[in-house]
Order: sequence, then C-alpha cells, then structure tokens
Amino acid sequence: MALTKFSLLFCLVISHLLAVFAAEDGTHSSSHLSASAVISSNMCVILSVNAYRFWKSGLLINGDFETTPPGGFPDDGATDNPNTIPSWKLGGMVELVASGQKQGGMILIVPEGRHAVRLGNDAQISQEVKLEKGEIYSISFSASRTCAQLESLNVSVPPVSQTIDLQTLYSVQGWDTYAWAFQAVQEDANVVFTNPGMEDDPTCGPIIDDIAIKKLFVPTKPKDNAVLNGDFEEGPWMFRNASLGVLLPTNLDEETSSLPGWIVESNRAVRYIDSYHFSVPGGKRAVELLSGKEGIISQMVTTTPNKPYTMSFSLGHAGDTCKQPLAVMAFAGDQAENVHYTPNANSTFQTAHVNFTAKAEKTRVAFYSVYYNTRSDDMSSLCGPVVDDIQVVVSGSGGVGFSCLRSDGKLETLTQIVKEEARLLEF
Ligand SMILES: [Ca+2]
Repeated sequence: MALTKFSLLFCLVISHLLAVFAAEDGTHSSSHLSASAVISSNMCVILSVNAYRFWKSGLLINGDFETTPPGGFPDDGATDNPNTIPSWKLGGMVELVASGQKQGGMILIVPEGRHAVRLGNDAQISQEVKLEKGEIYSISFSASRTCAQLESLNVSVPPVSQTIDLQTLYSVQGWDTYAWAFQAVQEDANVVFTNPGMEDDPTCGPIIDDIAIKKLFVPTKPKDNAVLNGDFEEGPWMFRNASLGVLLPTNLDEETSSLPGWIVESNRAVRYIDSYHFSVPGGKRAVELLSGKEGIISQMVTTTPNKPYTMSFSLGHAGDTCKQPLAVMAFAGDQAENVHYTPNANSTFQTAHVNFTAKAEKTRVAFYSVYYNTRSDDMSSLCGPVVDDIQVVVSGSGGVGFSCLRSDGKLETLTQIVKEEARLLEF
C-alpha cells in the first residue's frame, strides 16, 4: 500500500502548498487557487482510487483467515454454514482449523494467529485480485503439513502456476513461509491455492495461512556493479513478525523470480531473511543458503570477454544458532572458491573476493553452502551461511562511482542509499 501512502502524502503536500500560496497571495487570485485546489483534490481522489484498485503489497483480504465467518468460527461452536470463509471462494473440502485443534493424535499447526485453512484432496481456495498487466508479483504464504506423506501445494494465478513441494521441513516449528512469483497477464486475476493430493484420508492435506502479495520492483543494474539486486534488498513480501524468513523454492526463470535478478537453480529452497530477526550484513535483507549443494542461487552477469573482474561479497552468520563451520562455494566464471566463515566477536560477517577473467559476454556467478548445517538449539531446523552485497567489478577500476563510507567501513553505492530511503518510507 506504499503507493496509497505516497498519494496521500502527495495530496497533503499539494493541499498544504496551495494553502500556503493562497495565504501568501492574498485575495487577488484566490478564486483561481481554489479552483486549482478543487482540481488537485479531484486528482488526489483519482490517484487514491487507482492506488486502491491494484494490489501493491500486503496481506490479501482475510489472507490470515482471522475474519470471523457469518455464524462464527467452527471452534467457537458455530454450526451454521461451516463452509464459509469471508472473502474467499472455496472448492472441495476446505476447512477452517484452529490453533491447538487435534486430529488423531496430532495437534494441527497454525502458522500465525488462531486460524488457518486446510485443503483436503483436490480442494482449493481462491480470491480475485486486480493486478497491473505485465508486472511481476510475488505471493508469500505459510504452509504446514498434516498427515500426508507427500504433500505439495499448487499456487496459481491462471494461466501460470507452480506446485511447491512441502515434503522438506526446513524449520522445527512445523511450518514455513514460501514465496512464488509470476507475471500478471491480465488485470482481473485470481489467486488460487489447490491441494493436488489424492490421499486415502480426505482430511489429510496442507494447512495454509498468511497469504500476501507484493508487486516486485526490478532494480536497474548499477553502473559500477554487474550484479542485479546483489544486495538482495528487493524480494518477496515479508511479515514484520515472521521470524522464519521466507523460503525461495526452485525458480529457473529469472524473469519471474521472487528475488529479482537471481534464480534458485537447485531442487531445494534458499531462505530470504530480514534484519529484524536475523543478522544481515548490509541493509535489511540477505540470503541464507540451506541444504548444502542442494540450495544454489545464481545469476548471469554481463561481462566483457578477456577483462579481469573481482567478485566481492559478504559472508556471514545469520545469528540463528546455526552450528558452525559455515562455508560457501562461490563461483564466478571458471573460478570456484571455498570460503569459510571466520567467527569474529566484532562482526557477524566478513568480506570475501574471487578474481576471474571473463570468458564471454555473460558470466555465471553462483553460491551454495559447503556444509549441511542445522541449528544447535533444535538440531533439525536447516540453516547455513548468509551471503549479501554481491558485486562484480572490473579489477583495478577503483570500485564504485557514487558511494559513501558507512560507519561499518563498507562502501555503499548511491543506488543502495536511495533504495534504503524508499524502503524506510514503505514501512
Ligand atoms: Ca542486503
């Protein structure tokens, strides 16, 4: 809803300016000014309506399933029309489940708040959204498994869809947040979640919660750095209270990645983390590599053949009790370097470099975790090294153009500063 805030701000500023002008200008042109004021406020109304017309970012309507259905929640004893969930269209066996609810000997896991939905065999829920045609959107949602052995969830905005495997449990809490991105092909779209499973027990099926959408901003390539979104500041929607980060499953199409510029080319996910719950080397977002070689992020960067380059990056610890050693395998063209994270009392990250000579006009840079790490407090949640601030610059070019030396001694480019300001306004 950032645009809405901006339009409101814009309206306030315009009204304020008009008022100031009117005050300063006396009565001579007050009629003209009040006409402008009327036009401006109309413009503001139109702007605000447009801002509300399209989804920008945030929870879908009743995306957390906490809106009380007509007649109440089933766990509050409601018996009338239990198959109604406000703002959602249901198909098949869809059930509102409550935190603490039992099924067999198992307590159902509700990711957030008191309620979530469970999708039975072939069941689906959907909600209409207005999107801007051609734009890239990312949908974040939380999901947990119930009794089925092989659970997956199909998320789609027809005609595009992806089936996300829920088989690997990345956190000990029993649920995870995932992100999936797509390009809007039409304004009137439907966000659809389907359980494609056909289990013997029809009540087995994934539980979903906290469905949000975000229009992705594709950062322009910085002049001084061949890597797009190398600081990972642009990515999927994250809830401020979401402490598990967001899993980015396999996405081989960089055009529709939840992490603009990057692809997750492995069959396992990597985790997008924020500075509110994790140690992040730069800015507010970074990537934690999970699952060893099974979690790879990569990007094809534009290079000039035969030129020497340096790839630099931050390698850190997420501050999530991840058991060390932590190390990454960093690839840049034909170079591959195994870089170990060295614990340091003064910092949660270090800067590493890989030098290479470009062989072609496109060079692949990629990262995976050397080890298969788990957290020391629960022994089973997957974790790993954090990468951030990835830059590929021509060697000896003197580095960045417009830059500022930050308090932590790192160079920050102008683009990063501007993006940081924009992000602060968003919150
Ligand atoms: Ca960052």
